[in-house]
Amino acid sequence: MERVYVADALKKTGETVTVRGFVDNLRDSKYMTFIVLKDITGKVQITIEKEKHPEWEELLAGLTGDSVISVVGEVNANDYVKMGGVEILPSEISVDSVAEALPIARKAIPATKKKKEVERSSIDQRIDYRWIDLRTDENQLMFKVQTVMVNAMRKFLLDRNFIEIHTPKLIGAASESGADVFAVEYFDRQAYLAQSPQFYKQMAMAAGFERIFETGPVFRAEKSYTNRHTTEFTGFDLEFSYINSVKDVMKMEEELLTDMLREVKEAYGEQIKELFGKEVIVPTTPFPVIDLQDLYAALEKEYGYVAPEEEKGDLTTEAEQLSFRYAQEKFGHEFLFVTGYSVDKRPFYHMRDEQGMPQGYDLIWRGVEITTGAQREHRYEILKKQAQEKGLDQDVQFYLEFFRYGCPPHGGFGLGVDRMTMLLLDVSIKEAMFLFRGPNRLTP
Ligand code: AMO
Repeated sequence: MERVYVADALKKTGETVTVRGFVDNLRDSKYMTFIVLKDITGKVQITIEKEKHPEWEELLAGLTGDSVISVVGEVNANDYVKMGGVEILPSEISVDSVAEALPIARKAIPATKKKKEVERSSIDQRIDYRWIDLRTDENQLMFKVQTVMVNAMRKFLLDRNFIEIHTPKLIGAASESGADVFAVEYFDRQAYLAQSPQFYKQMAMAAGFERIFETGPVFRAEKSYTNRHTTEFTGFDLEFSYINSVKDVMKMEEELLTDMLREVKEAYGEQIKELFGKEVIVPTTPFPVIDLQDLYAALEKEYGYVAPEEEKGDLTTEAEQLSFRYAQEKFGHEFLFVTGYSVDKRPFYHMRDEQGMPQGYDLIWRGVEITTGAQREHRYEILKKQAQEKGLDQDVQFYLEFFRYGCPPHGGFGLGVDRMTMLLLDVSIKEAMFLFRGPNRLTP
């Protein structure tokens, strides 16, 4: 008989179904055995009257939590069953895979009369056995949410004539800054892992694609041990032509994020509240915008925060965190666009105005940067000069060529998908990634 998902089986009272999944819980009493079977759609109780099935004695005695089983049985309505008032009364049970005793505790287990309390394993221990950790309801929800997130953004952009591209991750020159790049052996020379698709997004503009996006891996050789940095993450990048200013880029981003959060709330708002205790807030547009120096002045006035003078060209980590409080109190908003970063803190490819101010921004959500965006410099001579000033012109020669044979004005931004997931659900980046990569972590 064809296997059905648990969520569908629960609706088939009176019918005989086949369900397959993990043993989520196992409870044995004198006359009864209760198995909770979990698949990716839900959980169902399998109720076994031992007297009726002496032939399963051995099978049940050897069954362990997290084993994988297949069950054929009748779906029965029973008000005493906590899980949806439905159980399955099995006529066949088979064990597909027996689980050994688990090497991690995914949750703290309270003390009983016979056993001491078991502490929850640390996130690092859990990552060692991530596939087991990922079986929890919370973790599976996290990746369902991320799927909706990326899918909503993809749909939004496809509806607006964006083309999806896939750019190389093995590249000949560092795109963001030479310092944070992983070098790899490439036959008899050196290559680098892409720090962003930046150069190729812009090549697509020079190719006349007008509007593109890409979602893919991004590598950063940063020795950071924070709750929001990783050496490999998933970027969601886009670029589009014929903009009039960076404001067009910011508008595109706020509309994209608002649409995405609306979809996430619709699909999983309730479950997120239940399992993560977080409200999904669909923002209003336009998002508030503040100049970096005005933000520093406001943080000093409101909260007495004074940043070191030499760091005021960029947003300090403390200011980034405090900006959430400020955005909420001043604008009643979770997002804050910050503009007016100093030239020496921004990449050479950002366009500058007559005063030399980079035409870019960072977007801060819940006190963490999720995006950098900008209008790009598309005029070859100026771009070349800006690259020279940063001592990069030799390395980026191939990139500068993109602007010699006609290129529309354009801009774009890059979003960190893992950071968004982490902020949405209020967990650390290690918890939010399928498999975290950091300075000390290359396995599993
Ligand atoms: P930026 O370097 O700001 O911009 O990166 C874009 C976004 O990627 C995420 N991010 C990270 N996430 C986790 N760990 C990290 N180490 C990490 N570093 C960055 C953040 C960040 O905002 N080319 C530009 C984008 C553009 O201008 O289009 C760029 O890469 O969410």
